[in-house]
Amino acid sequence: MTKCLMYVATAILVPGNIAGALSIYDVQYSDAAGGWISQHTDQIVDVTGGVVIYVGRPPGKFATRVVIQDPSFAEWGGVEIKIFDGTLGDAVQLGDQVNLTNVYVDESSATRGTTYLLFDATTYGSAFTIASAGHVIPPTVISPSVLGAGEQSANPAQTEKYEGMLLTAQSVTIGSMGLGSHNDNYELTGAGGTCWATDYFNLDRDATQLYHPFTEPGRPYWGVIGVLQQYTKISDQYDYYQLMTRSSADFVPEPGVVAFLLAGATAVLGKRKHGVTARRP
Ligand SMILES: [Ca+2]
Repeated sequence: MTKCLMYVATAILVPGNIAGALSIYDVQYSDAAGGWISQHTDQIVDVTGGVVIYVGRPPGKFATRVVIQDPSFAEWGGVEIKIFDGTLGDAVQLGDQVNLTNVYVDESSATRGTTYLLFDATTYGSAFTIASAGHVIPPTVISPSVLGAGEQSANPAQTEKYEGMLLTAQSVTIGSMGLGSHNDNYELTGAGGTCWATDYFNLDRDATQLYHPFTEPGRPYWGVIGVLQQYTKISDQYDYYQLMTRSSADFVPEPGVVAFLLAGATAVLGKRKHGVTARRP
């Protein structure tokens, strides 16, 4: 009863937030002493303040995924949600700020080194509310070297704080492909070094293909945007971080390429306009 009253009182003071709820930072923050895993592992918690930065069913995958990020935090600010039961994935859009109740913090071996919130209305009583909409989360610009590249490249001391967050690797060129545990990783190399990326989350990827068609060796980009995920499977000697592109829009072309494409579009539109004019009586 006391707890119930406290919830009501605080809800009035802070509209849109859940009293007693954790922030994403609270869920994600860790250090070497904490084993680089959530300090709320195996707890059922409420989480407030996250804005949707990914929603959809990765091509070829069974479950819908949602990723949320809290713009209040520059680090430890993002987390992935696996939806086993419930309508969260159907109800939310990019930019919605959602509050979650009764989600399970999972660090089991099934998560492969990534902290997940498990949303299951039946098993945990998970539920959500959409507090507001239209938020824009700008990706954090990061040097590829901070994320690392290679089968055993994970360095949690410099990278773990970015897990689940939206990042941009800027001025990068696509290098080797066919890497990692599923042969779907590729290198992004820039002045600051090399990181590994993947298109397996990319909603514009053909489910029969390992890569989005924009991923070609030697192709330069002004930036490649993605959500950071860890992949750890010690038995196979894999432990690395990967930048997961979300859609075609996460491949940002160099300005020169944009100018070239715009010039082409202008030429085409000019011809169309001319054609219409010519047909007028
Ligand atoms: Ca991790």
